Amino acid sequence: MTGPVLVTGAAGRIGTVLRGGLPERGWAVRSLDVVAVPEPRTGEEHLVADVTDLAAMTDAARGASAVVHLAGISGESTWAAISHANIEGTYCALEAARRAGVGRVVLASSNHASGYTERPADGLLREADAPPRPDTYYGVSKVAMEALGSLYADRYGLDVVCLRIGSAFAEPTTTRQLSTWLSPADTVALVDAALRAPSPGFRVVWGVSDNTRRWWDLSAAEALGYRSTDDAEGHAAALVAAHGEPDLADPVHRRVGGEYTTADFDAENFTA
Ligand code: 15L
Repeated sequence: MTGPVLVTGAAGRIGTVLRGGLPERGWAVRSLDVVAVPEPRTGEEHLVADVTDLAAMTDAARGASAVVHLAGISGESTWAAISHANIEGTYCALEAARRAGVGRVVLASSNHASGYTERPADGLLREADAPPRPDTYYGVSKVAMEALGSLYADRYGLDVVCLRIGSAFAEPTTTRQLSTWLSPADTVALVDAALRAPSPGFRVVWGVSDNTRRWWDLSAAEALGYRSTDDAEGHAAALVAAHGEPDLADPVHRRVGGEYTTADFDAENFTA
């Protein structure tokens, strides 16, 4: 590996986890965000730029060994905001990598790209059985992210790994997250695997911890080299005591996207 990994959205929740964890796995980090990253770490490079500024992004990508693209809006919002930050931003991240000669891009996709997909009657849900089925404008932006990644892999030969992240939080706080949690340590492990896998080409993989209650298949992520070391089940007793045992007939537990598939996320709640 030569050159730092350019991490966009570095001041955000996942960016902060990666800024701590990637250097421990031997990666130099070049952090980019629209705001200055708090508490800069020794040896880390810092850039303040907007991910939708293609010229600035291309400059930022020069000399990097890979781009990890996290920047954007991390939940539902208006179409104007989502399409600009998330779709234009992903285009700029990929195009900047291409222009700067960076061969690998890891994209922070989301389970919401296939949010309306239902829990299988038995067994685990493979990515191949979860085609684009967005649950929100946010989910549409993640479908577009995966489509742009596919284009740049096929047309320009970039290695592009799309991580369909579940719930990347410090700890699970809902009963749905007993299935969908991606722990901080596993977030680092998954991105590290996506950066190291030899010539992955284009991949789409679920990003969850090895949760006892998970129903998303991890074999595609494990084929990249990912090994989870966490399980949300240690939080189950407290969460079930507070919220009750999950009703698997409830859309929140029956569909990949959980609460994003409910009426709370209808468009009229997200008008400009
Ligand atoms: C996501 O993609 C969001 O970024 C995060 O805030 C959570 O809502 C997560 O999905 C989830 O599904 O729990």
